[in-house]
Amino acid sequence: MTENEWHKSACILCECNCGIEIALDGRRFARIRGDREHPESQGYTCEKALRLDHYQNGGHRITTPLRRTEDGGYEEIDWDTAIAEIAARLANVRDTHGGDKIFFYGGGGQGNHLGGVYNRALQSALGAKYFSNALAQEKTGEMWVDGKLYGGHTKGDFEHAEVVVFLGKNPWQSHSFPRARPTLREIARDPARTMIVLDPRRSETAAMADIHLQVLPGTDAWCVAAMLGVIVQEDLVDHTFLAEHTTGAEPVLATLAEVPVADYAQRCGVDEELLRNAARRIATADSATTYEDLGVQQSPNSTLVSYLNKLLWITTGNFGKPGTMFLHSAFAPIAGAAAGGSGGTGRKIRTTPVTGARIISGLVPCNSIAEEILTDHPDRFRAMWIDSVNPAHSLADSRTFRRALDELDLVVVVDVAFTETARRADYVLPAASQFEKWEATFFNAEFPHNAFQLRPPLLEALPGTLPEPEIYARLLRALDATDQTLLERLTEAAGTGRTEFTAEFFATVTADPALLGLAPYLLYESLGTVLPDGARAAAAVWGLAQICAMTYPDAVRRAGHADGDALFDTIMATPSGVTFTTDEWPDVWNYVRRPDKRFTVEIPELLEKLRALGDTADDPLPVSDEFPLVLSAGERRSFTANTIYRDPSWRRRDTDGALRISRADADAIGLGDGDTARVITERGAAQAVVEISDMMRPGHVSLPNGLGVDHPEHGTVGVAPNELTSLHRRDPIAGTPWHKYVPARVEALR
Ligand SMILES: Nc1nc2c(c(=O)[nH]1)N[C@H]1C(S)=C(S)[C@@H](COP(=O)(O)OP(=O)(O)OC[C@H]3O[C@@H](n4cnc5c(=O)[nH]c(N)nc54)[C@H](O)[C@@H]3O)O[C@H]1N2
Ligand SMILES: Nc1nc2c(c(=O)[nH]1)N[C@H]1C(S)=C(S)[C@@H](COP(=O)(O)OP(=O)(O)OC[C@H]3O[C@@H](n4cnc5c(=O)[nH]c(N)nc54)[C@H](O)[C@@H]3O)O[C@H]1N2
Ligand code: SF4
Ligand SMILES: [Mo]
Repeated sequence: MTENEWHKSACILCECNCGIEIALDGRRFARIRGDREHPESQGYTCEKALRLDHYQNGGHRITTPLRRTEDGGYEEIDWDTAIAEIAARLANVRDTHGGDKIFFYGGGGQGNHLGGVYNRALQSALGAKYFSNALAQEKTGEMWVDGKLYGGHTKGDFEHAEVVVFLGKNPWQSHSFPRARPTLREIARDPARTMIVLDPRRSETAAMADIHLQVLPGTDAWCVAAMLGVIVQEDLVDHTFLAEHTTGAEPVLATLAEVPVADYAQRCGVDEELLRNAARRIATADSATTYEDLGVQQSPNSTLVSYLNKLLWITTGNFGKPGTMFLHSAFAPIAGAAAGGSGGTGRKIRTTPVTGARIISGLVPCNSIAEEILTDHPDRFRAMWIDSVNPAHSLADSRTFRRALDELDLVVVVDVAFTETARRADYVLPAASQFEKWEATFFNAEFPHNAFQLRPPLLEALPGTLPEPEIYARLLRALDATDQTLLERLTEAAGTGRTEFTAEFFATVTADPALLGLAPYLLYESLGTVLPDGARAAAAVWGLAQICAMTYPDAVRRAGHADGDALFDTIMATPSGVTFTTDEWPDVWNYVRRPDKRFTVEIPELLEKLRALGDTADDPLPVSDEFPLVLSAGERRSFTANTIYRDPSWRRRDTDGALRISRADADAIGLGDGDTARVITERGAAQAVVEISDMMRPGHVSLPNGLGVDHPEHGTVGVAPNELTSLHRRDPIAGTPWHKYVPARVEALR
């Protein structure tokens, strides 16, 4: 690889995964720019991508497997020893307690999902049943509602919408749809288009909005219910859409007809006329889209709000045409089960073994994990496999989670860094970085053109590290996961040709469907060995391309790929990313997972909760004298990126991750800008630098996400938000935490 050459890759910091090009100086990232050929981002990046050298060369990398010693320290061991010991200990847990007692968490972050495919093969070999990732502390409530309504994931065509609504979402900083900032600017500039934002904070997005519904924290359910009340009571409903495309609309409309709009506007602290105007604007627009995110998904009534959000665009017929909402294809599932969740489709609802918490889309609720360990129940989890995540930092109530990790018989962490979680593991395995291996993400959620990118490495793996697919293959070999002659037969076929391999592979898994769970590993060991440029890990992508072409044959062909093989070859040859499905808007109905292709809009459990909003006693949580403020623990800012950057010097501003507070609250407490304050919650306390901010409404304070991680040179900077959060404050249906609704007190430090 020569200098001054641009290498195609992707940003790994949020689910947009913007295409980028990197120029190297040795192993350093000398320059980074957006890749104009990337099908979604088209050359766009935000400021965060330009600092990726702090990820690649940020001084946090580990380069040898580590084993915990008796005294709680760590010693370096070689890979062969690590693999042999870990395989033996996993097998021991399986043979003593059952494979289902080995709990898997993670398998990919914002940029790295390819290793997770191989992680699934290890789960299968061990007979593991329980799995989760960060989606189970944000999106599972929405997934449950999606499953009930239509089965599938929806997103909006923001680029073309006349009206856009953001509920607890600040896309100026958090993005989540392609080219977010240019799109927001265009909407704000165009007098014919309207941006509506629900946020207690005057966020960057709220400041650009035409209508800012500055709700009281945690009261979105009343706000959105009132908006729906207006739509129904002023008869702004799209009756034709409901009649043609839904079942069960009557009880929904009847419930909404009863909503006391004025009362609910008061409950959420929003001017009634403004709220009515917002509702009318949505209902009368030619096209409208909505986006809900953490501000509502990590707050009281989150699953109910997801339902109400969806009713906003369903009752107004904003689906399936340009500028509205859509369902879409998927290159691979990102949750536990196939996308679409376990609701409504007749599939059996599973629960967790100890506490009986609801498992949604195959994911154990994050707030239940510690409870499934800290018990003497015979079915408790005994071991935990953790890859590409930092749960000792990212799950609610870190203190309790650390205690849970200490109770397990075996904890293995796969990471590029010695994280807060790695510090409690029995073994830590050093992964190659996302620029040192073949990588991909499955955050592919666009319509009518959906794209997938397989990124080649631009650097050799740092000596001592391994890509995850190789780590999983070595473990599966040590576990004797499959018969050698079978692998030899497949490898021989792969050497002969793709047609021979395809025939042999499908014959093998058809003859023994139990092998399907091991498919990624089988592919890695056979097809992988004949792929060019060391692209062994791309073998699983071949399998995914086959499934994709079988699932969406017409859309894949319209995108120009004759079959799964052709799709795979194009993916391998196109490092900027490939459009894998192309649809026309009417095709969107193909993605409704119902035989009659209608939405099932009645969800009795949630309609009951909607009616119960009238009970004052059901207030989310009245603030108390002890904790008079609501803390939003984990705000996305210009210089936050989960815990992917550990080197604090990556931040150009807000180095300490300030506590944002209104002038009124700061004055009352006696705090000035730059002072140090103490933030106290029922679970913990922390010190933070104060930023008096016009963004905050009185009574509401916020801390950023991703801070408070340790770095070998710079130590720990900022507050780790989950030292302040509790496990029990969570949604009753999905178990998702109320990170944005933490009762708190702030004191001046003198
Ligand atoms: N810069 C940056 N971008 C990121 C990330 C990052 O770490 N940094 N992380 C990525 C990830 S993993 C995710 S999930 C997304 C999340 O993206 P967002 O959900 O947009 O991020 P947040 O800032 O956590 O929350 C959004 C807004 O919710 C508001 N909010 C707080 N309480 C309430 C409430 O009670 N009601 C309402 N309506 N709003 C409320 C906050 O004021 C905030 O403006 O961002 C992604 N993008
Ligand atoms: N209080 C509070 N808590 C929150 C949130 C909040 O708003 N408030 N937000 C929640 C949300 S939405 C999310 S998504 C989670 C995010 O939290 P997590 O799901 O824990 O994920 P990350 O912080 O992104 O951690 C990514 C890890 O992957 C490692 N890594 C990077 N590259 C590689 C690689 O190539 N291979 C391997 N094996 N590892 C790698 C990094 O070093 C890091 O340890 O946090 C959640 N927690
Ligand atoms: S952080 Fe997100 S929006 Fe910014 S460049 Fe990276 S992927 Fe794109
Ligand atoms: Mo997230």
